[in-house]
Formats: sequence, C-alpha cells, structure tokens
Amino acid sequence: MSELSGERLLVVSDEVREALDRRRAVVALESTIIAHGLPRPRNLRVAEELEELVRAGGAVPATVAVLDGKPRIGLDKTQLARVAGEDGLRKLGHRDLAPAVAGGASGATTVSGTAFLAARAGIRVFATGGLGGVHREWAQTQDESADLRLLAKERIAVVCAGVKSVLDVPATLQRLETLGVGVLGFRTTRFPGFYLSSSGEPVDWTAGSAAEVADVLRAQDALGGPPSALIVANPVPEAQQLDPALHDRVLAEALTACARDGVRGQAVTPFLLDYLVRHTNGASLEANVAAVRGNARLAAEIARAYAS
Ligand code: PSU
Ligand code: MN
Repeated sequence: MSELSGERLLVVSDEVREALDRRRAVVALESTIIAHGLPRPRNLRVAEELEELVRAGGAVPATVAVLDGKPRIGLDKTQLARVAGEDGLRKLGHRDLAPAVAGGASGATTVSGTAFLAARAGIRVFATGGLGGVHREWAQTQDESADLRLLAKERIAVVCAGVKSVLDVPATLQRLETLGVGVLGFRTTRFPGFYLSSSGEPVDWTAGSAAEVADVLRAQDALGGPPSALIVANPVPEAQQLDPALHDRVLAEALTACARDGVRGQAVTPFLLDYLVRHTNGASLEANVAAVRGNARLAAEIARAYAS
C-alpha cells in the first residue's frame, strides 16, 4: 500500500495506484450500497461481482470505504468482507469523512463520500446504483441528499440508473440543473427510474456509446473552469426492471411507513430500500442488482475509452 503525496491520508491500493500511474482505466465503486443498501449475505456476493465485472471490462475496480479511520481506495478481499459484514459500520457522506478519520471510525462511503475520495485519488469514472436526491417530502423535511451538492464540485463521471425512485425525480433533475451538473442519457432520451427503465422525465443530452461519453469527459477537461460531475444515466434493461405497478403500490406503502415510524436523516434511504425488498418478495433487489451490474460494465467501458 502506498500513500499519496500531498493526499497523505488516502490509502490507495498498489493495484489502483499502478493503474493510475500508467493512465490505465480505473472505476471507483461505492460501499454504502453494499453495507446499507443491500441485504446480507447477498451484498458481499454483489460487491465481489461488481469488481469482477469491472475487471472483465478491462478496468481496475477501486471500491472506496473508510476502515479504522483510513480512507481506502481499492480494497482487498478481507476489507471488502468487512464492509459487507461488519456490524455498526457507519454511513459516511462527504461531511462525515473528517470525524471518521479523526476518530478512527469505520464506515461505508455514499456517492458524496466516494466521489470526493475518488476525485482526490485522480479517478475519473465511478459506478453506483442510483444517486441520492430531493426527497418527496422536501417541503416539510428539507431532505436533499448531499450527493447533489458534492457532485456540483467534483470532476467525476457517475454512471448510475438515475436517482432512486423513492425520491422526487423532477425536483432532483431541477436541482441538478441549478447546480450545473451535466446529465447524459445513455442510449435513452428518458431519465431512468432506478428500479424502472424510465422515470418518464426527458433528458437534454443522449450518448450512443462509451466512446461518446469519453469525448464529453475530455471536453469537460478541455473547457476547464470550476469542476463538476457528469451523470451518465444508464437504464436497467426493461426485461429486468421492477413491475411498474408493483413498484408504485409498494413505494406508496413504504413512504407511509417511513413517515409513521418517524424515520429521518441518513436512515431514510436504507429504510425505503429495505421496505421495497421485503414487500416485493425480493423483486426490487433483483432490479437494483441488475441496474448496478449494468452500470459497472458501462463504467469500465467508459474508463477504457477515456484512457485510450
Ligand atoms: N444506490 C443504490 N443503493 C444505495 C445507494 C445508492 O443502489 O444504497 C446509496 C448511495 O450511497 C447514495 C445514498 O449516496 O444511497 C444516498 O443516501 P442519502 O439519501 O441518505 O443521501
Ligand atoms: Mn437524506
């Protein structure tokens, strides 16, 4: 393991370090989806599978987490197993990183935590499931994921299946526009709906291939100015999406249960995802995993096209 000079806190695995030094393709993967988004023991299998998919696509996977106060970019098997199985692992957004480092805590990183650390390490492409965003009860709760503001400040491409459908999707797209975060539909003119192939909302820009996405990344680099992310919105294949009627029915129940139980803050998203898994007999889990798989594959392709 080596320490980045100037970024002494980050522990970048040898494999990731070497790939970055040689300008090879690297894909960052987040860990909150593993620790808090998917049920055990399936979560560890998915974590391993995502790394394998990235490798099969010709890129080096860099799963990000904080272990014993050390932000790690690239985990070995034991570390990945800790993320999937350790009790009491925290959920770390960008703002939680400093207290976690100072206190020697361990935690899984969200999109905001991961994008921040991956960008520090010089990684340009990142794959996840669905972004956080503006929650449906925003007017009452002011709950908007820290993912959005962080993505307005880091130059990283985030390959995702849109934003989680438990959110207010139009409001989230509006916030992304306000924050100046680019959104590219991948082979679609509709913004994906996470568990669903389409949210019904239009996107302004569409890319037809990984090479086209890489061209946009290079154009971002060339334009310079204050950095911001690029959201590559990659829909789950229709054959693998959650049945839309089932989705709408169970989601309505989940939102009611969330309000009734007084769930707030960081707990909201894991609560809703878990509710959907349990009340769709695991069908939402399959759609979620299918979405993340597709994103890991596409991210590897984009990272390769960008590196070449
Ligand atoms: N995508 C998934 N499952 C997840 C998440 C994304 O398929 O659990 C996580 C991401 O880490 C994202 C977080 O950053 O949910 C958003 O949480 P919040 O709404 O509390 O910001
Ligand atoms: Mn929130």
